Parts: sequence; structure tokens; C-alpha cells
Amino acid sequence: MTVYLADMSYFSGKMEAYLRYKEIPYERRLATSRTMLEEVLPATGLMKVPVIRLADGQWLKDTTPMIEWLEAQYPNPPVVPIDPVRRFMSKLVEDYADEWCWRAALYWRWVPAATRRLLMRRIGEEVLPDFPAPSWLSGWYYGRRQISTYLKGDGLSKETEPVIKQHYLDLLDAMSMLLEDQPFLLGSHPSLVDIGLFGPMFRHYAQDPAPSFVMEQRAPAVYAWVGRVWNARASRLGSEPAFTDFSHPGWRYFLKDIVQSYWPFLLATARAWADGEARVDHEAHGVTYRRLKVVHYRVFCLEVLQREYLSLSPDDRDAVNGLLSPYGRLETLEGLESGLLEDHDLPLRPERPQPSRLQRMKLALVGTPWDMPVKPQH
Ligand SMILES: N[C@@H](CCC(=O)N[C@@H](CS)C(=O)NCC(=O)O)C(=O)O
Repeated sequence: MTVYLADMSYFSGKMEAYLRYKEIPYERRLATSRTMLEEVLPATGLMKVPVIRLADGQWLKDTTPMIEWLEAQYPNPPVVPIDPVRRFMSKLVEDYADEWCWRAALYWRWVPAATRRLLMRRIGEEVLPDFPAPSWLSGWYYGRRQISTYLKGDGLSKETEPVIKQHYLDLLDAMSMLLEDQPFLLGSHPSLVDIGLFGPMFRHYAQDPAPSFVMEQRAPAVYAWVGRVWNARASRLGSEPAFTDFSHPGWRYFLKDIVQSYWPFLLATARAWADGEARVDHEAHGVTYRRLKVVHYRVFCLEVLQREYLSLSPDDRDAVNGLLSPYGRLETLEGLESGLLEDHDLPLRPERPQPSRLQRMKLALVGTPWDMPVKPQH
């Protein structure tokens, strides 16, 4: 298979950690604006990485469904615990790592000046070498776009800034606590929670200069874990992972943040989506994140998690509720339908309608709109 990826990308790092650990052979294809427009967009409707082209020409997109699909093809050793309670909890943490840890990782990349300058240059050279502008200029433009979409457009304000910044430090402390007792976050082998948290921790926090220095000083155990996950190989670790049960005190920070901040954010997003709203305010951590984009993909995330939660046996659901009860409970929404389940049925259906020329030009400049899938012309 061929993985289209970028070497500074959060989700590409996550995907590669999984493939490397599972020893699934793949070819790396660095995505540039040309490969994105000519190969990735027509096949997937996305200007995002990573995506995968299978040897038979079929395509996969979005790391969470991709990992789930690959787990069915390459089941041993599993990264997803078999026990339904641990499995659900792992998926919850993976989703939190994907969607809620994103803002702070973007903050630490784009706000410290030295890191911002370096990344603008890297993006210009590595992602936009075929863009019709000098690479410093295209990199600068792309960086400004990331800042306006994912920071200013995602609730960064004077009020929220200290909380967003602190999120990284809290993650480091919680992970350090977990790693005092085990090489990986859930025990003897990498699992979905390691893979999920590798997203923010690898290409952003461990490698961008400003947060990397913080990790080195504050959380050397996390720094070592980043290398350990990158270097993990199933054949070396053996096929019998022993996964623990989320009762370790290091999980308290995550469980509290998921129940009190992330899940309510998903609910607010889904309600706003159902009401046709484009923006939503969200209160968490004692501050208000104002005018957050209502991202359709996140309605899908909630739908998938909620389905899994509701399909647990009563005893298993009690066990999940028991783990979360010190912090609250998971409210569910009746009649929740994102309409995206079919779109994430993998491999993707080959007969995708093509975007128009005008849409392609627009997408080359602005990327995939964050709040909606690309609507191709029929
Ligand atoms: N839900 C997707 C997210 C992929 C994603 O956001 N990729 C980023 C790089 S880490 C991207 O390609 N961004 C392009 C852009 O913002 O224009 C996944 O799990 O793969």
C-alpha cells in the first residue's frame, strides 16, 4: 500500500506509528500540493493526509476508521483491547487525542515565534514545492491559514489562551504518571491509546522546537515513550499484549477531561449541527471557547462512539460508567445521525464524483473546508 503523508503532520505520525508497530509494509509518498490535487482529492474528496492507496487501487481515509479496518485485516497482535470495556475506553481516548488535543498542539506549533518560522519554512519546502510562488511565501500563507482556521477560528482568545497552553503540560504530567509503571500507556504493548496520543506527541510536541524543549525538561519519560512507540515492532514484543483497565491514577486527568470537556463538546457540536448552526460556544475548564466551528466529522465521531457505548452489555456499560462516575456521566443523544457512516465505509467507493476545476483551484488555496466534506459536482 502507499501512504500519502507529510513529515510534520499530526495524523501522518499517528498512522505511521500504527503501521510500523504492526509491521504492515507500506510505501511513503510525500504529499505535495500537486499529488494532493491530482491523486488524493479525486480519489478521496480530501486535501488532507494521511490517506492510503491499497495495492489493488482502492483508497482509505481518516486514521480512526483506517486503523479499525486494518485491524480486521491484520488482527495480531491487536492494538484494540478485546475486552469490551477496555475497547470502548480506548476508542474514547483515541478520539479525544484526535479531536480535543488538536487545538493545543496547533497552539504550541504556531504561537511560539521560532517554531512558527521553522514550520512555515518546512511547509513551503516540503508540502508546497510545486506551488506557483516562492516557497517562503507559500509556507507563510499556509501557516497564516492554519492560525486563522485552527486557532483564531477554534476558540483561541485572551480568555482561553492560558488554558489551551496548559493542556499540553497537563497531558505530559498525566502520561508521565502512567509511564512510571509500564512501557506503554496501557501496559506491555502499544495500544490504540498510544497510537492516538502519538498524534500530538510526535510530530508536534516532541519535534517542534518550543514544545520539544518543554517535553525534554518536564517529561523525559514521555520523550522516551515517543521513541519507544516509533521503534516498537510487534514481532519483537510478542503476540500476547497484556492491557490494563484504566484504573491507573494516570488516567484520572484524561477521564475527567473527556467527561467534563470533550464529550459535552461533541454533544454541543451534534446539537448545533442538527439545528443547522455553523458555530457554537462551549464552556470548559472555567472559560468559554467562543464561536467554535461545527465540524461535521465530529458528529460522526460522536455517532460512532455513542453506538459502541449503547451496544455494550448492561454489565459492561456499568463498568464504563463506574470508571467515569467520579467526574460525571456520558449523556447520549436520541436520533443522532451524522449521515457520514456510509462515506466512511472502507475501502471508499470508487465511483466518487469529481470536483470541478473551480473547486480544485479553491481547494488548492484554502484546503478541505474544516466544517464540511467537499461537495463534488454531479
Ligand atoms: N480526521 C483526519 C484528520 C486528518 C488531518 O487533519 N490532516 C491534516 C494534517 S495532520 C491535514 O492534512 N491538514 C491539511 C489542512 O489543514 O489543509 C484523520 O484522522 O486522518
